[in-house]
Amino acid sequence: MPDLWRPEETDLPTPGDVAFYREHGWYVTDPIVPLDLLDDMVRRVDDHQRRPDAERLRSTVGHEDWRPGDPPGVQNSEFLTYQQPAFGVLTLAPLIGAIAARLAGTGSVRLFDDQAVVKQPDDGEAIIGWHTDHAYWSTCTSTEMITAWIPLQDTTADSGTLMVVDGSHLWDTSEHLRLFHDRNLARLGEVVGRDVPAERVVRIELRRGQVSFHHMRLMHASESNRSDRPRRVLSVHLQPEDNQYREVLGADGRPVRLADDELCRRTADGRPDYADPQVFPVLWPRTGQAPRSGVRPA
Ligand SMILES: O=C(O)CCC(=O)C(=O)O
Repeated sequence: MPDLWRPEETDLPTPGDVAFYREHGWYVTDPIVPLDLLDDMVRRVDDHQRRPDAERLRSTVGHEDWRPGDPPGVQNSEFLTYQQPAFGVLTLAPLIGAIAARLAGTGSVRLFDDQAVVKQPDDGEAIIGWHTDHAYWSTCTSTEMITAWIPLQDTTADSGTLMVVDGSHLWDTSEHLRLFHDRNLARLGEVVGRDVPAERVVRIELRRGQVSFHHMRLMHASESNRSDRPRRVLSVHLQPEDNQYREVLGADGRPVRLADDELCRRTADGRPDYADPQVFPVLWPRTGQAPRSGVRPA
């Protein structure tokens, strides 16, 4: 098992792996996360989702932050490491960053946002609709953002694992697919305006410790959890070194604003600074010691 905090060249994707990612838009590692760390993350996610209101981040833009008593459905907790730096022992691990950097073809990778996504067993409402991450990140100049998807247990088709449209990151429709909250997964062909053969839809089944990576333009969704155990995932969204804020107008004619924009400092010309290390810590290359029980964004 590689050391998450001291990656070696041999732990990184080969040129063949990078070519696979370029063609398909996703990539799966061997087991790289120690099982005891995953167990620790399970406890932390459950505690985080049940923390008192007084400890919750407030943003006027709005972000998802599931709390007990919410209606059935996906339990989504955004800005995880920003609020609970102890998650950084996994979410900010240099090996995760180094793999992402290799796949995205960039020298350096930093956090953009991260979230815990939990689906309770037999909750038929816990479905994530077809979307691309790009559709939610229109203020980013980069077209090579990448997500590390880290399940805390085995994930199978039955437990509602990540489902992707293979190669769809190369389709020109992917930029506008914003149906994260649409539970009708059968609408895919209709919304993208083309036939999507069933064999293009891949359910990425992972063993504990494995991590999958997906391209910001890859269409993805996930079904409900029909297994008998919760499905918990940490989804870590990463930006390449050259990513910056750009102003984009929404359908209402006003500038699109993300919660990220509200949290971070400003550049000299007044734009949200997507390199603010307090909000967007660098995963790779990283200098310094491995944390013992957690890290603060440096
Ligand atoms: O956990 C899931 O099923 C999907 C999460 C997601 O949309 C993402 O990681 O980009």
